[in-house]
Amino acid sequence: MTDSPVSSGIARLTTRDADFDTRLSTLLAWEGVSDAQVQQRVDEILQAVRTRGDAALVEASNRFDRLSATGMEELTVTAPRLRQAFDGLPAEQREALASAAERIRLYHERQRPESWHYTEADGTVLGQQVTALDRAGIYVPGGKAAYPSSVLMNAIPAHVAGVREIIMVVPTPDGVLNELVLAAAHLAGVDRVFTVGGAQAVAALAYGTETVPRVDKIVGPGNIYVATAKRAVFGQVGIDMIAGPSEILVVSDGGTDPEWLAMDLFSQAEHDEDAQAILVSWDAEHLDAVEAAIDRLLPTLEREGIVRESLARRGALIQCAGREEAAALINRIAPEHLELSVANPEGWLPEIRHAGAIFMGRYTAEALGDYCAGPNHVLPTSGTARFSSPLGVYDFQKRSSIIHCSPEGASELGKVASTLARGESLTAHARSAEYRIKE
Ligand code: HSO
Ligand code: ZN
Repeated sequence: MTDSPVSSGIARLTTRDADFDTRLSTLLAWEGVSDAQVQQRVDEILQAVRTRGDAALVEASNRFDRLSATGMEELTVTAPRLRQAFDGLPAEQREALASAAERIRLYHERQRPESWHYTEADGTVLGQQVTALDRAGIYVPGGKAAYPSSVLMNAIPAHVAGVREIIMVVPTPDGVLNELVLAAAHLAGVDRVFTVGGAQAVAALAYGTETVPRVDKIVGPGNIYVATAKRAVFGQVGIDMIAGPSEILVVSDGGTDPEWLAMDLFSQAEHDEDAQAILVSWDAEHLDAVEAAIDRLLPTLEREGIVRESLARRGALIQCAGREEAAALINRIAPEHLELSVANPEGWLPEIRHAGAIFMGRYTAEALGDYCAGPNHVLPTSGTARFSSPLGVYDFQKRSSIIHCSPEGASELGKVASTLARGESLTAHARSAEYRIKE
């Protein structure tokens, strides 16, 4: 007799349930708010690094990462050391990393926006010039969430955008360096690495210290202290989005192997206990089969504990009435990752309005996109796909408007400007414009 597997405890819902809306809202709710205590500790660290620079940065790193550094030289990784990390990897890892980096680079090269201009009949030229940031700072988490793939995903778009200098910070708890992370930094075109993390690293990047140069924008995920620090320095520098836990929404028409679908859900659930994995289908028997596959496969996972917790806390198998309702659910959830495990995914695209990345068809596992398909894996979470986009080249660039008036253009525009300026009682504006009006 074989033991029947322990049931996963994943929620089973149908859109017909009287309380479906409330239950879905509860599942989706996620607030990454930091409490007053975190806020205060972060403020203290920011203030210390701002006023005392390297000394405070070294002190905080020693304290939080259990180091005994005496100066920033010990917390600096040079370019030759990055190359050495890359060269020292086993060939298989080196080649996989290089192949992923190349595909990510090719994809992002397509995103490079063009500067443009046009000329009006009187010779006035109007346009837009795109320029890269001078310096970008990339935060890479340490410990269990140190992902070399995220180094590629953050640094390559910056490099393709033409950022002049890319600075990376990564904490090294107990002094342990992650060779894959350093190798990825080498491949992605990172110029300098400092082995500092937490709010102190964010402070160093935002304000600059004797050793760490001040950057123009800080990107990359981090824990609650990092997120709180990024929010606090925003304005002083630019920041990317504040990422929530990873999410996947899979829509299946019943034609995909239930074990494939179970593993796709696990692949996000294993990120952390708060990650969210949801499957939607109108085929009840298929949902039963996926649930059975989940129960069967769970005990085979290395990260079984995390996956079980994530599925129990925030996972769901949802039965809906049909395709139309499934599309409505997608747009309501606005998932970070959407897998369309259906026969004709192209046919769905026109209806999908909110999703960070869309994985089309039964063969496109989200995991392929996480590592090497080419598009970025830094995506809007927690429903923010309603108003934001994947990290890309455009996040490391800005635009300047170009205006070049011909004498005739200045004369014509001068009349309009003068009238509007007098309406605002701004007479210096009016007179400045009027000087250029031809009699
Ligand atoms: N799925 C994560 C990215 C990642 N997956 C890194 C594996 N490594 C972003 O949502
Ligand atoms: Zn992932």
